[in-house]
Amino acid sequence: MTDRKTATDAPPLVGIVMGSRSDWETMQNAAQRLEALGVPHEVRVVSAHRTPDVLFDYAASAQSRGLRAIIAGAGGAAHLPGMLAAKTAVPVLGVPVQSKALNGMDSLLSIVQMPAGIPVATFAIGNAGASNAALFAAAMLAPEHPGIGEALAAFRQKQTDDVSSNDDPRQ
Ligand code: RP5
Repeated sequence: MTDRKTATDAPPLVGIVMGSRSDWETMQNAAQRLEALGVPHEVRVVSAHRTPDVLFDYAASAQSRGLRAIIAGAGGAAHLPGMLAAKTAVPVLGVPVQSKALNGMDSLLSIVQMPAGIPVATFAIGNAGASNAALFAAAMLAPEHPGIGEALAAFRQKQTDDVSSNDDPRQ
């Protein structure tokens, strides 16, 4: 598989996958966050339903290709994160994409309700979940990648400073 859309020229440490191109509007929040933190990553559309063989290949090669986390977003009957987790030991961070029919509740329950034995770390529905999955992946990588840890600490400090310096909601 070729590497695409990495934050740097380094091999990707995080894979961002999604069930459809239509999920990109949500999942770009994860990519933007990883990019800002300098986390090498790749982005792919991998559908559990439409390209199941690609899903299996992606999961089978994830660890040997150096991925340390997979952020998987899907909507509706969102089997992608769970199926990836079933086929790789690389930690899977699931992002429920907000569906039109049920506002993402279907996606959330499909991802979060894994039977005991195959965990998927599940995040909030939509943009917040995608962004937080990226921050979580960065936190996982930080102990072995000090530069990522420093970028994450700086992001959190700026977030704190932004609230503290603008704490009167009337202004
Ligand atoms: C899921 O079906 C995808 O993750 C997406 O959220 C949803 C709808 O896909 P499209 O019909 O827009 O391709 O597999």
